[in-house]
Amino acid sequence: MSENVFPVPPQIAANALVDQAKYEEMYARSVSDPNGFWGEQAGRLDWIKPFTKVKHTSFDPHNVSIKWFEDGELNVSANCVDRHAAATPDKVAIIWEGDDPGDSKKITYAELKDEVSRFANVLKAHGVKKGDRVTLYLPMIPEAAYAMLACARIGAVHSIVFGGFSPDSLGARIEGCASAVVITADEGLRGGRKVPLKANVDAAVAKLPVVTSVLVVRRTGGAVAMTEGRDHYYDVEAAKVSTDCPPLAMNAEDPLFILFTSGSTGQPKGVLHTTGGYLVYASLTHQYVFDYHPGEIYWCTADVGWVTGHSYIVYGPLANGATTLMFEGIPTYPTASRFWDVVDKHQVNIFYTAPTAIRSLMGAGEALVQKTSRKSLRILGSVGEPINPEAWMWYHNVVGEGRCPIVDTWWQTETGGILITPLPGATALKPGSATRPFFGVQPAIVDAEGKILEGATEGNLVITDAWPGMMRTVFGDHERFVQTYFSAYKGMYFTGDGCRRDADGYYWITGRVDDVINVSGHRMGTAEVESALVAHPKVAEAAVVGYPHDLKGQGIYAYVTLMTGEEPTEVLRKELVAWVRKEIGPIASPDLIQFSPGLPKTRSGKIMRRILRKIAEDSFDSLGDTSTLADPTVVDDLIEHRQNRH
Ligand code: 6R9
Repeated sequence: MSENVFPVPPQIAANALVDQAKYEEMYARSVSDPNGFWGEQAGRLDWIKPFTKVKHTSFDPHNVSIKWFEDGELNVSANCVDRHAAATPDKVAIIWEGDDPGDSKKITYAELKDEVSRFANVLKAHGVKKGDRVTLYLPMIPEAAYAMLACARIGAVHSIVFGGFSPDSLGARIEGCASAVVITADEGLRGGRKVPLKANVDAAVAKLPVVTSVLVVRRTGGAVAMTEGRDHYYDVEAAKVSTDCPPLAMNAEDPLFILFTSGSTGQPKGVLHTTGGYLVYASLTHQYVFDYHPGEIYWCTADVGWVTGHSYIVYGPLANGATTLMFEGIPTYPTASRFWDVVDKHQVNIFYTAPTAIRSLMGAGEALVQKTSRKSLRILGSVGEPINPEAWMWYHNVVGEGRCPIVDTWWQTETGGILITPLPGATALKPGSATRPFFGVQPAIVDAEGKILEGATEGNLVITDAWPGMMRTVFGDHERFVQTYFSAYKGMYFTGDGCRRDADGYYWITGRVDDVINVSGHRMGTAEVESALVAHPKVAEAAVVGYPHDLKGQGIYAYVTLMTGEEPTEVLRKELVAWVRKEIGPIASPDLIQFSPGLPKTRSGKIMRRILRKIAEDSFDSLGDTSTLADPTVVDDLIEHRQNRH
């Protein structure tokens, strides 16, 4: 790991919101007086009914309960839209850049208010009421933001499913939160290729009587099947309603959205976020982490199907009255200069992306960056997985020409917003380190027994007290929430990440310590891939682990035991890859499949994944304790097969 230190550049320090002294002072207050600190920060929002209580939280595993601003009332869409539409109606809220470089448009705050209100009225006309869940399965088009904010406006709870998920995955998520209404598009468009979104919805909802309305936004105009009585084109419905829809007063703890995310079991969890604390946190972090100044153009390249898109394309920036860029395409279409072309075209000042994108563009060569100007860029950001120092240096030197601080932001779907991060004007950077905690965040490193370790150390990352943006529960399963996050280490939120802290108090995330892998910044449960594999008629057993992958960060390594009599052929290997893509979606495609006559198991029959991980990493000499193996020869076989692949 690199120990190079990059001080705050003078031109950034000169007009940053926070310098080092102010960070220390604000941080100290945020943890010593959370009620005072967050009570003041909540003033950044418009409250319909002011709160009288601020923090009311408990991490006690017998009574986990998280409430912030619990007697206050507000509306998220009023805060993200109406107040800016009133103050700065002509200011651009969203710059939309289509997949085709010739396709872009700008939506002002006044226009956003009309679009969101109209969308909300369409939802109402389809029976959506406060507390109802609505599933969104949309491409990166402005209607995705309109639909999110429309739900928030009328108190409905959105659940967005990434457009790369298969019909089965989509169906499970619709069912998991019982959405009667699904919003989709005819087709998506990515890298010049069409994505059959409506056809996927049809396949997903065929067996789901819970779904009574499917609203279809016309994106490509491609012909799609429309089921009479259930399916409606959005534009036809929109023409029937007005643009007048008053925002509903919501309690601060009313649900805002559910987002399904992968964990250590085969079933994704519905992470539930609520209204007041989430928006205060998304807004504050967006402003301070990116040192956002009014008038700046901000671009986060995530998809709204992931939490980064929720907090840092839509809610955080719009709560701050910012101009947020929404990109429909991919980094390599029509060429690998696309990101930088878009930066120049829209004069982007703040650019936030994932290490996997940086690594792939790095591979395409510097010339494709250097032919663009990028003079508008001021701050760069990274999220989703650890950024390796080589990619950090390239991002810093080639993309940012050495002048832009990189904020390496560590957080999770569960945390709602960024928890560990540099602040551009306050924090000297070390490539590969997410550096220091944000205001109100109290990280600690524990050993396997839960003992808090002090000073420079390494172990498991926990957070010892609540922050306003954190998840409140697993939708419909509070016990699972308690079990997953608060039972490993009593009284602490367990992140699932390993972490090192250096002598300067900087945090270095080392990756997941549970059965979650991070493939190109996408979170995946190994159990989900395993259950897809064993659903194949020729597969008897499967074990999936991550392994180091140059571009993706981690690749998916599957050990597969076939049914007796089945032959391990190349054809079958391809068939299994295609099968997983169909079952879960392309993001879950196994990179390597090793046919294994046996898997290493304990005498009680538990698969020893630790050993499988080591074999996948080619670390044959450090398998650790193998004395509990029921049949040690299985491991020798696996190693021999692994070595033969090279
Ligand atoms: C926001 C998001 C969460 C997991 C998290 C960790 C990894 C995210 C990171 C990072 C190192 C960073 N992760 N940001 N690891 N450095 N800056 O990505 O949410 O999809 O829920 O993933 O991603 O392992 O636990 P999510």
